[in-house]
Amino acid sequence: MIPEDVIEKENAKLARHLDARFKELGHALAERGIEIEAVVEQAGKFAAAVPSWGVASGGTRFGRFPVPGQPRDIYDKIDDAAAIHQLTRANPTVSLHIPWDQVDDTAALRKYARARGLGFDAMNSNTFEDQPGQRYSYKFGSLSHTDRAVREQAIAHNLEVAAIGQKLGSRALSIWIADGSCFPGQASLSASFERYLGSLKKIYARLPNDWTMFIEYKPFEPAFYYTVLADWGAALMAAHEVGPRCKVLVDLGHHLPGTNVEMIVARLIAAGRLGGFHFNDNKYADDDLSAGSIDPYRLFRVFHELTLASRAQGRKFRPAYLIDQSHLLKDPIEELCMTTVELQLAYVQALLVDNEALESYQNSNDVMMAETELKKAFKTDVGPVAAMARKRAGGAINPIAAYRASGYREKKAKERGG
Ligand SMILES: [Mn+2]
Repeated sequence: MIPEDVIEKENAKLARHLDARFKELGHALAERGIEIEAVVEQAGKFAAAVPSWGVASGGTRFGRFPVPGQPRDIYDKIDDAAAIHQLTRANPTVSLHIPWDQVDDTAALRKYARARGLGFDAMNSNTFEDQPGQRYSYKFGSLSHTDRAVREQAIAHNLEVAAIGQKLGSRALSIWIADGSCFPGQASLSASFERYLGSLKKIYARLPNDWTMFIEYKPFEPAFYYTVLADWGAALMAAHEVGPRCKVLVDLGHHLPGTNVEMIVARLIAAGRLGGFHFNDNKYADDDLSAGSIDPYRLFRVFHELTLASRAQGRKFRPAYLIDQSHLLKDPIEELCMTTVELQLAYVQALLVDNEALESYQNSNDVMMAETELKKAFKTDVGPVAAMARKRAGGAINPIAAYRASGYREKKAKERGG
C-alpha cells in the first residue's frame, strides 16, 4: 500500500495553499447563501466503486500495452484498488468480473480485501466471450440464444456469479450481454427479446431477496445491426417485466452521439428504476475514456439530476456508482484517481445549484437566468472543497502527486515484473 507518511508529507506541502483557496471559496459561497462546511461534509460522503478490470493494462482490440508492474491476479488488483482508496478516500469498494477474477478460496479473498479496507460492489457476469472448457458457444448469443441449452448455460453462469458475490458480501448482479445480430434478417427482433426476458426472469427468481439486478444497455457493438438490449426504453421495459429489484444501469458511453443522457437519467428516476452508473466519457461511441475528460458539463448535468432526486427522495435514493473505463495510455491507478476527483468535482458543483431559484426561473420561463443559474454552479472552481474532503478523510490533497511521490508503481514493477 501507499505509506501513510508519504501522503502526510505531500499534504503538508500543499496544506497552506489549500487553506487559503478554501477560505476564499468559503467567502464566495457564503455570499451565495451556501455554507462551505456543509458542502465539504456532503463531498466526503461521495463514493464510487473501482472496477477490477480497470487497474490492469489498457488497450483496444488492436493491441494492449501493459504498464510495468501491472496486476497479475485479483489479489494484485485489490492491492491497487486499496492504493487508490488510500489516496482518494472515495473508492471503498471493488467491482469484480467473473470468470476473470475467480479464485478457489472466496472467503480468503474477502478477508484480503477487508484487511485493506475494501468491500465488494456489484458482481459482473460474462457471457460475451467463450471460456475454456465451456460446453456451448456464445457466438450467436447467450441469454437470448435460440438454443435453450445455451440460454440455460448463461443463466447458470449468472447464478454462479451471484453465489460468489454472496460470499464476498456483494448485493448486486450486473448483466451486460453482447447479444444481437450483424445483418438484417439474421435474428428475430421480437423473439430474441422475449427469450432474453425469459432468461432474466429465471435469474431474478433465484437471486437473494436483498439483491438488486442491474441490466446494462448499449446501442451497438459487438452486434453492428441490432442489439437485444440497445437502449433505456428496452431496459425499462425489461425491468418492469422482470420485477421491482431489476434496475437499469446507465453506462455514460453507451449512447449514440448527441443523446441527452441526463434526460434518460431523469426518466429512469421518475420510473424508480435507476440502478446506477458506469462512469466514463466518450466522444464517438463506447470509447471508454476517463469520466469528465471530454464533456465535464455533461457529467455535471447528470449529477444535477441525481442531486434533485436525492433532495426529493432523501436516503432512499441510492444509485450505485461504478467506474467503467479502459485505460489505453495512462497509468490506470493515476487515471482512476483522476476520474474519482472528476466525479467528486461534478458532484460538488451540482450541490451548488440553487434549485429554488432555478425552479422559479423555469416556471416564469426566464431562459437566460435559468441557464445562468446552472452554469454558475458548473463554473465554480470547487477543487478546494473536494481536496479538503479528501484531506480530512486521510486522503491526498493531490492524489496524483502523492502517488508519484510514493514510488508505488516502481515498487510493483520490481515485485510483479512485466
Ligand atoms: Mn459498462
